[in-house]
Amino acid sequence: MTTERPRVPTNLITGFLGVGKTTTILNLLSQRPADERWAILVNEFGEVGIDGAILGGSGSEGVVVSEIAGGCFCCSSSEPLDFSLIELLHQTKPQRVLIEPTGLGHPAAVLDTLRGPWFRELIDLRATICVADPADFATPRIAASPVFQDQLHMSDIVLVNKTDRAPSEQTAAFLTHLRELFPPKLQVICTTHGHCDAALLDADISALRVPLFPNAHPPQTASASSDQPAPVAMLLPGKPMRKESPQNDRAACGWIFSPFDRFSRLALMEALGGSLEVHRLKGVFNVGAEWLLFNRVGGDLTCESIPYCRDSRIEVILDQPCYDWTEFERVLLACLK
Ligand SMILES: Nc1nc2c(ncn2[C@@H]2O[C@H](COP(=O)(O)OP(=O)(O)O)[C@@H](O)[C@H]2O)c(=O)[nH]1
Ligand SMILES: [Mg+2]
Repeated sequence: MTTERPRVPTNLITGFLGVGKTTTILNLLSQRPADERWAILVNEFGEVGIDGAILGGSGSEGVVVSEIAGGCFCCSSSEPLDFSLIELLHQTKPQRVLIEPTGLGHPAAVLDTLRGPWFRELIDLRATICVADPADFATPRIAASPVFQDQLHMSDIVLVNKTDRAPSEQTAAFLTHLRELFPPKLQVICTTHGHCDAALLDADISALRVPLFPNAHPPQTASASSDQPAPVAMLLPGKPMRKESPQNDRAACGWIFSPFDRFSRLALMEALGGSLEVHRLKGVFNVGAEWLLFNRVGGDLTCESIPYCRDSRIEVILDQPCYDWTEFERVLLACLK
């Protein structure tokens, strides 16, 4: 007699850069039933993973975080997603899986993979939730981008997040747009800081959602992801590893520092909030007494304490195609104590 394993409920949490996907997942994790083990698969745009540190920092036994850095898994071949998810399912035997693709990830390829034959017996694909910021919809360049449009279009539920920041007319205009989408959304919820009821994960999904722009996200050409990174323990203090991950229209770069490097909090506040026009910046830093998470979306920089302690690391994405990162690296090094 064979004992069949139940298919694992799985949700995709999509959304553009910096909209609050990781914040939403943290909020969902706080509602996890105590007797369940949840696995999170997070895909980072750049070479240096930060979300794994944020999500896994609490070290909770019932939460397993697996991170794929180095480009979107939607535009490399879908093999890394297949491989990582199968490994995660086998090794951790979770009761639920949440997947956070990169903010620049096109959801069609990911959903195709998850709906494909490999996963039919393994996962039970449930509601796709798109976290969205009304301010992005109000930015014509972002609103017109195929990735942004298909993230909304292919989701079952939209969490309109950051409503504390958006003027009410901006939120209202976005809600009007969302109401006009076809097939209609199961739910559109206005929220802040990703607050939502975890019951959303199990919402009944039936509408067939196909992409508007199936070929929107061409394969990456040059990616450093094939390079084997140096072991972090070998990094010398003051000599970080730099990993650039150029994309078609956005320069991106990440740094990993020696675990022994310690930074000045004040210097970091100044350096990371500086004049460089950043689209998205995330970093975790050892400041001696504690570890700090820095988050910047556009001009807004926040800093909070985080229960993570491995190595300091940062990832920066710009809205311009090329950038010479030497000066930014010098600024980072000047923050060392
Ligand atoms: N003001 C405000 N900030 C938020 C809200 N949700 C998330 N954030 C902040 O936005 C930044 C990016 O959030 P994160 O969850 O990392 O976004 P992700 O890149 O989509 O995963 C972080 O500094 C969050 O604390 C919100 O509703 N309001
Ligand atoms: Mg994130």
